Amino acid sequence: MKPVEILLLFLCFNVFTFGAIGGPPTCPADLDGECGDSGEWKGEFFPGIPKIKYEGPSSKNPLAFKWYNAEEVILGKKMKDWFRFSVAFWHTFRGTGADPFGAPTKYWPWEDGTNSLAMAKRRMRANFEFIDKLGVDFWCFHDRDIAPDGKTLEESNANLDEVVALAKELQGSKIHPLWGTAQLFLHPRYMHGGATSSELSVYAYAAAQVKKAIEVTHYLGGENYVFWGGREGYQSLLNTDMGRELDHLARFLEAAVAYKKKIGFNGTLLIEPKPQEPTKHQYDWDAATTANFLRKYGLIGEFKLNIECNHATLSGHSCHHELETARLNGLLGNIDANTGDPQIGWDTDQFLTDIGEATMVMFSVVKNGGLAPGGFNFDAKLRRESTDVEDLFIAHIGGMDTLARGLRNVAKIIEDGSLPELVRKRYSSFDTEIGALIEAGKADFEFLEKKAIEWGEPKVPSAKQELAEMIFQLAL
Ligand SMILES: [Mn+2]
Repeated sequence: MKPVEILLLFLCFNVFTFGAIGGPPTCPADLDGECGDSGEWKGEFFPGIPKIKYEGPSSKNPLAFKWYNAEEVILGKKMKDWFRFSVAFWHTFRGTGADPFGAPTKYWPWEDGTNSLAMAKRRMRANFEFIDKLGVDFWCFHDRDIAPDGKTLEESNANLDEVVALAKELQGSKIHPLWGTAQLFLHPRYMHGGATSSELSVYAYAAAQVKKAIEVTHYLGGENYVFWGGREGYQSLLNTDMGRELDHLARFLEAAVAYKKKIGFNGTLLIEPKPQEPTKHQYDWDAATTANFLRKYGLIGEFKLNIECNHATLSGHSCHHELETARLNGLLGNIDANTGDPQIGWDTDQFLTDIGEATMVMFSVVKNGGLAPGGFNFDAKLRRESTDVEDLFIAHIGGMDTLARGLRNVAKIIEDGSLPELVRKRYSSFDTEIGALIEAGKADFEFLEKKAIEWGEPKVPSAKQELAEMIFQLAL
């Protein structure tokens, strides 16, 4: 049995149990629930939740922004344009709370326990009410989150077309995808990977699925398209031809570039690094590894990176390090805004709540001049134990406010000027005639040896790290 079917069985069982004991309202085919005669959901999906407004830092209202004020200009740009916040359909609307040890915990009122096309459409309506009430302009999706898999590729594509047509109608003119992507990791056919599968017919199937996902992303006005190599990696090098798999991955990405151009999709192609999970070693390990891969295969100008903070920490880096590595290589394209837990060793996909981390993240974004056409996608989910519908709003509001505080802190640090000055002073010995020669590549070893003898033992100044940390803390 497919894992997805096991999950659905769990879900059906639990919906039935809840129905029998008068638990959360559901809308199954055999009960009235809140379904109208047409089978469509009646009224609002989030009754009692207003449009979320900015109330300022003194507000105690959990359903209001305290720091994120969309229209306010900070460092020359509106906050909404710095962030370009996006709701991740998979976590917010397909996250069930199931984990490797336990069954789903979330029973959203509009779910009927099926993976039907009718349910997919109802869920899409809930998505756009959520986006409207939260006040963001973007959403992100995998093809198979928004529409059910069919028995054949043609049937899957037809299902996707039907849901995408509804999404296009519900988007209106203001909302569109920050990015779309293809889910090449859940189905058992992808157990050895998609582009790096040892089986040629799987490579072809993955190509067909990505082709379709690029088409629908383009149709919906998406601004980017993401490749996360969910199962592109290996479990053992004993049975793996790593060189051949990497060559195949490059050919796959080349074909994606060619197809994007052929259909006139101008969105940025993004690769999302992650070091491990579910495979022991994922090929897109971190920003530096991915940049090297793109350079080796001549793809560096065609892709940017989608940096996910929790993936950064899994690879042994800080999110700030990954963002700076991407930025310095001209590859910073998008951020999957989440965080991990220092005491848990796996990808927990939590909403970012650490103001210090958010400030470091925003340092890179400000230095990059923003992320557009990328933005901040909340690739983040509620904890398994958070089960109220309003928790979906509270989590996003918390994440948006945390990043807004980060941006405000960066503005304070830039205005104060003492941290940039500390860094400038630290390298000031290079702001000299000889420093300029070195940086221009005009100082050879014989010349430098002469200078070293002339100057004698160098006087090495303090790095002033604690002072830098003190200045940083004062801005938080
Ligand atoms: Mn992600």
